[in-house]
Amino acid sequence: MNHLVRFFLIIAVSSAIILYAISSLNTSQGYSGTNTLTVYNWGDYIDESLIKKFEKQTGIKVIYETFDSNEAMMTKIEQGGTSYDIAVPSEYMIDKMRQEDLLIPLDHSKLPNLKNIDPRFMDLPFDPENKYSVPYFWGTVGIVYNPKMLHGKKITSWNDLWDPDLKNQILLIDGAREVMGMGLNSLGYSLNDTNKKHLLEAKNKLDLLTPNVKAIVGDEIKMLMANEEASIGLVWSGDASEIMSENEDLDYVVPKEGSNLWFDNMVIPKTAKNIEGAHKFINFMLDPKVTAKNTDYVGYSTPNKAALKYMPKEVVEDERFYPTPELTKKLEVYENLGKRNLATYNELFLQFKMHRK
Ligand code: N2P
Repeated sequence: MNHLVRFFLIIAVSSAIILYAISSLNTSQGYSGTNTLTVYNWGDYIDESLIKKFEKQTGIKVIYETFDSNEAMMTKIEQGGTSYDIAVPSEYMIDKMRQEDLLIPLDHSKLPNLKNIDPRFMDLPFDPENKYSVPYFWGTVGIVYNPKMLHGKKITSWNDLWDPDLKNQILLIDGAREVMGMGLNSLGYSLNDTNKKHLLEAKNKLDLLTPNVKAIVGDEIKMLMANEEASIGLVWSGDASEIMSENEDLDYVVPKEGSNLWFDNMVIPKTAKNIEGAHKFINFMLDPKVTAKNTDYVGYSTPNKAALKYMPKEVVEDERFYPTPELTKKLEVYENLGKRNLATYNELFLQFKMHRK
């Protein structure tokens, strides 16, 4: 073969290889087509064996990514770089997303399993008639604590955490609304307060908590609390239930000044490329047995009424994690406070974190 022909042959073959490599890279980075589905969920928030089951049942390949706050999720979706087909925001963010036209209306005829959801969790103010979202998990924010490490001291209130005896004893989840909410509730303010003076007061009060705060952490809070690295944690209820299944000495309380009741729902963002597959995924997750398995693994509270009969009685009857409607009525759901106010919450939370350094 003459040199020139060989040269062109080498160029042709290597370009083909490079092109193939680029195209397979693209699919693994989340470019959904009809046979892939890109799911964006909170960390530690699904039994991954169920993803495998869904893939086997439908032939759809799932690309799974996680986030650790509503704010981080929102930024990624607004940027639009990845075509997420499913996301799992909390109520105030769902309200924000639907107002900013970032969600696709659901086709309820493709979600027959929606009938399994307890009506108590349907048609809530952040998404009337569930036009855009379907309940996934729900819960409260509260304090998980270790009575043994606290020498029997009882924790019932947010203000208990400011006790000087608790130096370096508290872990906080890394959530702006949760931590600011604790500051606000401890002062008797609503966790939807938008009065700048109150917000600043809450931030200043949080600064006073600093000596007691050992760390502000993500999902590792579960491991740290179970291993008794700290005696108190500000957590979501489901994390508390996970921690308590690892270490039976711990307990969970929703403080008496009040706290947050939250709902995480599945949505189809405007970025979706596989809307059909997204409906299949939502409907699959709403199957009672699938939900029971997922709930057992994740440890959070399910809104799926039909799934409860497949779950251990002691779990569904535990009012710390399945509080009655009378109890939840006393709690506040985060509202979408608008761009400027949400930015103020984030900014003050950031300042509190910097203050610690
Ligand atoms: C799961 C976090 C759940 C967040 N790791 C509660 N909204």
